[in-house]
Amino acid sequence: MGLVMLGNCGGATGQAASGESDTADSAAIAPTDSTAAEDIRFDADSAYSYVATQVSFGPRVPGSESHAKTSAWLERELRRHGAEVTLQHAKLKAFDGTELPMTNIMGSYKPDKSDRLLLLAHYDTRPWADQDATAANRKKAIDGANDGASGVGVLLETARMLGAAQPDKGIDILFVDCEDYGTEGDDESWAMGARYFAAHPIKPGYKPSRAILLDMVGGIGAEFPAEYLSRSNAPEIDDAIRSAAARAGHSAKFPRKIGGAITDDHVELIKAGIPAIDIIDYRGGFCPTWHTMDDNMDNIDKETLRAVGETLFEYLRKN
Ligand code: AHN
Ligand code: ZN
Repeated sequence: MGLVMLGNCGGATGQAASGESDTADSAAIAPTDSTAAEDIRFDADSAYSYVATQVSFGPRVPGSESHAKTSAWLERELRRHGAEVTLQHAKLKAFDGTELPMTNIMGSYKPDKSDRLLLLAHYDTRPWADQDATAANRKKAIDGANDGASGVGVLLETARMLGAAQPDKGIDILFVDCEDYGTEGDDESWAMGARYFAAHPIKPGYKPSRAILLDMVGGIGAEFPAEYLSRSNAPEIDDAIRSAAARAGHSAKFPRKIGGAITDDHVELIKAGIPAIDIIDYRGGFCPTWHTMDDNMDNIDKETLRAVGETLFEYLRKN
């Protein structure tokens, strides 16, 4: 199933790994509107500004006004980019007894197609900078520029491209809630929105055939080795992503090696029988700003957003 989008990843360095170079643009066809096909490409400036806008709302802690403003904005943005939007609301009980009002937000492209590819990122942010070096900061809420906003930023930019190109395939973009209200040592306390999503079809009969999660995809010096559980449950998606990264000139950030096993939203999908991978920055541990007050715009690298966005774009073109 070829993708409608054209353009070999604007800004790509063109250094495809040997054996993975790719000259084909034959599958590309003109977009449905008057936009020139070559203009449809991942725009890292646009992705960056989508990250900055989220941060400008304030920490997106479930139940907060900033969170509510963000969900309303995400819904509007998906609609603006031509998606059919479905919302899922629930009240979830966190590990500490707090009731979290959950809103999962899904934008669908070509909703009538039965085969669905799900792209997702969490948009809530952690209420506590509990990994901060300074004890006085550990009860403060983080900006979550990387942990949360980066994945959403890349996917909003992807939504913009999908809206312009209208590829002939079923793609859903999910902004999932209540990922980061967890506590160490309790796996069930994380990824609560994704667990709810996996257990309660957001529309009748909804079950994607595969899923790709983006988490912490904007950090300085990021690396995206294969996440262990992704690799063992969905090696074909992981392989296709690494091939796409090589074609787009980003194999250095997507090395063919296996990183740690990470509790994250994708695990809930895997448990529900959906092959899923997690594209997550892992360097023998999470990035240095993880769950600290330094997870802010100063530590977002547009080139990291570009590498992930162009890789995803190249994957969508061929898969
Ligand atoms: C745990 O810390 C158990 N999992 C990390 C998942 C996560 C948190 N992703 C972003 N923030
Ligand atoms: Zn987190």
